[in-house]
Amino acid sequence: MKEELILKAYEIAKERYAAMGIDTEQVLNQLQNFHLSLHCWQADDVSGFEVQAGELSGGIQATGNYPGKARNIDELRADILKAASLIPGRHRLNLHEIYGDFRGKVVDRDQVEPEHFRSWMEWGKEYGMKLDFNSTSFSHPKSGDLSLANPDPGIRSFWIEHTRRCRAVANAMGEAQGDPCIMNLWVHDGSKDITVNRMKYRELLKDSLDQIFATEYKGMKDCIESKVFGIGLESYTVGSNDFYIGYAAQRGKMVTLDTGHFHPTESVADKVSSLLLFVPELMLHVSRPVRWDSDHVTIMDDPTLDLFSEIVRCGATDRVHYGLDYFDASINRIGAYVVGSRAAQKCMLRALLEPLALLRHYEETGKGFERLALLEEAKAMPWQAVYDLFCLQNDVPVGDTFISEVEKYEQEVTSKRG
Ligand code: RNT
Ligand code: ZN
Repeated sequence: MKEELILKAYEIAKERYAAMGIDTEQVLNQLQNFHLSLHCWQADDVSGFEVQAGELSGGIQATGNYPGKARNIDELRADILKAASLIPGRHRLNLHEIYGDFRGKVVDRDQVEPEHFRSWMEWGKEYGMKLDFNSTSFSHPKSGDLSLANPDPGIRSFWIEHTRRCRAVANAMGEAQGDPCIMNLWVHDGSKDITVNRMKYRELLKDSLDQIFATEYKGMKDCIESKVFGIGLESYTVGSNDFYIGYAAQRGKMVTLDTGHFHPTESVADKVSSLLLFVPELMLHVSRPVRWDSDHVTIMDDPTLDLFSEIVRCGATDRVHYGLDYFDASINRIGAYVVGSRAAQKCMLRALLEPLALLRHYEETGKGFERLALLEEAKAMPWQAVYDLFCLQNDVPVGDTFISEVEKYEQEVTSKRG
């Protein structure tokens, strides 16, 4: 797209927003400080680099077999950098424990050390990507249906040890980058059929968490992620929403809101204000559930727009960490990163461009029609011109021109992978 045209469109947009009391220059600065945490697992369908890697388990599924997935750490790094080059702004990288640099050695989950992530820390420093982290309780012979809530003391202590070590890894990352590493804890624990021991497993999970969190770290922050159910674990989830909200509120932990982890008619956006009154911060896993927690690529849909609007309306942009969590194996994986990341940014941009002061004035003065009308009009404001300028300023392709960049990378790189 011609630069001249982008600038012209932006100037008009700027004036139109100014008339609504919004300073687009300020919004552009805010968007520049909005960092996504790109999930490494979109590049390879949640496979990871363990020498002893098995099948993906834990009730999650990456469906599709689009060719060209990253097969090793070098390919994954190249793919992430390619995707990042097509997403405006600076972003973080979210790693799972199974993506360690194990160098051909079998390193079981209870043996992981910061050393296994040293090359990632160096890589992150080199490319200006701060790291976030996740313990990995799935895809392992000891995963079963229960990990941290397993009544078998051997299995439970194995996963406690794993998760404790992961926190040490996250802390090392945070210290190396001079900014806390956000570590997410999600376990699939649950039951396919009716259980008569709901309390027992939750007591075990609570005790495991207490043991895991006993060590205090300065370089990392913990977040805990609930879920409704996993595939093959439909009847009961130990780490339900109520469980983790209770735990987080009592222990001052951060809650992770995965947009695919709630009942289909539940509004994740509506949870933001309630939670932020009781927990310090939130982590997001922005995803797109289609009928279930299918982890489709994020798009600029109403639930995602609502979620980001709520964060802005709560004045809480600094209390939220913005992770993505989808894994689509049926389309070009790098393209999937770019589409989902840009969609999340557009949702944030539109939230920042909302004429909130005027809307609140209408609400306070009982002007319901005016509030509704302005909300409708705001949808059709030229936010796209602002996003285009943001891309231009960040030297990344504007509009649909990133499609051919992804295709070119496919021709030259990913299509040549076996
Ligand atoms: C699973 C959770 C979890 C995983 C990643 C890979 O339902 O959303 O966050 O998707 O950890
Ligand atoms: Zn998630």
